[in-house]
Amino acid sequence: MRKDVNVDSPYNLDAVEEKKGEDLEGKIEVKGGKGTANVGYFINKKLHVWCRLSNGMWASGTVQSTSGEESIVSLSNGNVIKVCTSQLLPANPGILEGVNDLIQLSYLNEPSVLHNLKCRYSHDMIYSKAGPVLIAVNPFKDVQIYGKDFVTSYREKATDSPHVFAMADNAYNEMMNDGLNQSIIISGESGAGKTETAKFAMQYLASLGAFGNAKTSRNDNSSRFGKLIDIHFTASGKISGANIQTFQHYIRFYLCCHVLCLMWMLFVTFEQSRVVQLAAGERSYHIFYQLCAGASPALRERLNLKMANEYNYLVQSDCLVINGVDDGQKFQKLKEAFDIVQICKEEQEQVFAMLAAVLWLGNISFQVIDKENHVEALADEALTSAATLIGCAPHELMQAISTYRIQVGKDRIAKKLTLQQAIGTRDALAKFIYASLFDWLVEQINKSLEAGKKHIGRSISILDIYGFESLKDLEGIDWSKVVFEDNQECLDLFEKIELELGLTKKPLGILSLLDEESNAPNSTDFTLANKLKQHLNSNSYFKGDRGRAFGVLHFAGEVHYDTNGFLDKNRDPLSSEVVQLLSSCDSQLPQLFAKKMFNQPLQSITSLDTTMQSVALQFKGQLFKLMHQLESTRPHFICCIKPNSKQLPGTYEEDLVLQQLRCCGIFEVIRISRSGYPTRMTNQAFSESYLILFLLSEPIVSQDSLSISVALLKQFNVLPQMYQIGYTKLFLRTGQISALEDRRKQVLRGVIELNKGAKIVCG
Ligand code: AD9
Ligand code: MG
Repeated sequence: MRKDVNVDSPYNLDAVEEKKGEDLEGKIEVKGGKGTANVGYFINKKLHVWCRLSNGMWASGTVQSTSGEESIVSLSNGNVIKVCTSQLLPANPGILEGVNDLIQLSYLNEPSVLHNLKCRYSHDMIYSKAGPVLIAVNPFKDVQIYGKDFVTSYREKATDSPHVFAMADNAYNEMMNDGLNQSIIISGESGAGKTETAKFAMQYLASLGAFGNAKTSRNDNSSRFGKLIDIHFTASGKISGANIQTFQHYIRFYLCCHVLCLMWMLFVTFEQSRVVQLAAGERSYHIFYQLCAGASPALRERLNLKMANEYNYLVQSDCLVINGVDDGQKFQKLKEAFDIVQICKEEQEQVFAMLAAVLWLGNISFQVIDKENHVEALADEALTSAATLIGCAPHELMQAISTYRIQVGKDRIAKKLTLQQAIGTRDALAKFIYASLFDWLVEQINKSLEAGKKHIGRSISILDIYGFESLKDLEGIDWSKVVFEDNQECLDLFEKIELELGLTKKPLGILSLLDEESNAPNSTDFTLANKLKQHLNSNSYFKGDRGRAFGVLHFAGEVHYDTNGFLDKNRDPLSSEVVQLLSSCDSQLPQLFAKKMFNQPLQSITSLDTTMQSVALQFKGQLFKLMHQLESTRPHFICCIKPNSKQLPGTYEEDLVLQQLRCCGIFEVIRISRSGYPTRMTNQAFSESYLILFLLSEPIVSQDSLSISVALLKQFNVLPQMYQIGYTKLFLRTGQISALEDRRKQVLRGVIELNKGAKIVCG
């Protein structure tokens, strides 16, 4: 009797037939075994095996003989070797060489998977499937599989070979058919090809929608930040816009012709440091040069604006103009773009004032005022102009960039800054103004666009996760594990918020401890390391036994962090003095920027009431937001693999690939896909859908859906290992429904033919 059956778990059901044990590794047993391949069988049939050599590599061969625990294997290269039988794994038959989807392999051991990918890779077939996951092996060369002809083939479903286009197409179709938001989550280590893959996905989606020739992405070789790109679609499936968010800074905008021109071209890539620091031959944001070149005499007067070569921030790289580009003319275009996105003249003036303020800040210099090398800003034209443009008194600005306050007990005490610290504070203010201005602009543009046309909320998000190598920065929490397994304990290590009796207790994780230590007087990298050890040693993912360093067991292996410079980086960029100053300014924009900084929602869960949001805290907010955002979408996964560390084409290092496959959880994914019953439907729904299959055969007498379902499955020879049936629900393996669907279509065609025949008879 089936009494306590949990219908939601296929494994708890009384199986219709004894569950066939699938031995995915296909271990070769010395004495033969039940259901698994044994050596005798492999010898008799001269079947291929994988044999691990002393150098750790796998070689294929056939078993000649076996005695005791040892086997003699004849390798494909002609050598004959003696190996421990336990080191042998069955190889797949030749017919399965290079299959599209790894779940088709009969034996799913590591050498078989590695071999299959290698075989495909050597034929430039860089994409493979592992059940629902797409694997992309970086070719490190141009492969001719992204042209218009390929787009068309995937669009028309003329091919089913794995491809990022196929995945994008699938996401698009699911969005259109089911009305659900989709996401494409791309993971892999640094240089594995995530950004390239994201670009191809966008290229494909762009080919379906509106913005035909607009550039959808920039070419950045190494992504400093993870990116989430949302592409929005109208009800008819045309692209209506896109958002881009980076985890470092929230950048959100819709792409349309003018906005593209405004954001993409003028602000180029968004890296704050570019405002204050330039490499040789590199320009800062074009907007600065355009303002200097194109502002009208009246505007110049109001902003006390000079030419670009008079500003320190712009002259440092010795690259003020671009050949063939007229900055003055571009400035007029920018103003037109502002008009189009309904940024009014007064607001435009404020934007320009902020930009001029940034430039003047860069010209502020400092003089040493005591023996300890403390400094004070010079009261010159730069200070006065910057202060006026921001909307404060020069002495207030001077104070804000020459001192900082630390917490001593309950008091906050002002301390003078050294030259280096003062320059850092001044630059941080400039970067903050620029970044806030950018965010504000994006917000205005989004508002104006959203007012014009409401998008229906359907979207495909493409998440380009940054590489594991960037784990060296603290911010680099890896995401892949979040996706594939439960790593709550590891995440807790970064941020654990304990709730007790409904009250939020102080968070206890690396990020919060870092924040706490950043605000403590006399803290050093050593005191930080000690604090981390003191609080986190009980977490099994934390390894804190190495002086100033500590280790975190990420899924990719243990990553070592040196706390050297952690505090400084975290304190960066802004002191609360500076934000206080902005909040008390006369001008509207600085006030707004400061207010936003104070009003970050995350502050409510920390004790930092008036302290600035640190880098760590910002990141934490972005992390939660991102997770929340992706939760509501149907995910599609792409796992990018770097086949060699030298970035060479045609080179496939097995160990490196294997390590990445393990990290991405590919083996688990294949196992789950093969062993699971991904299709689930109620017996009622199943019997209603397929009752028609009986039309052309014997009629069925039973009325209850369970019996109808069982009869249907038997009648149409669905193999017992392909399904599990419970009282109310039916669980089917991959592919079964499409086979039944084919049968249904056949039957329907038959019915139509019959009907035609009937009509002819009647007529
Ligand atoms: V990082 O974590 O942002 O440092 P990614 O994004 O994983 O990294 P990226 O996409 O930048 O790597 O790829 C690295 C290089 O591999 C590219 O510059 C290309 O030269 C090369 N690549 C990657 N994918 C392809 C491809 N499908 N076809 C050709 C490719 N070349
Ligand atoms: Mg990248």
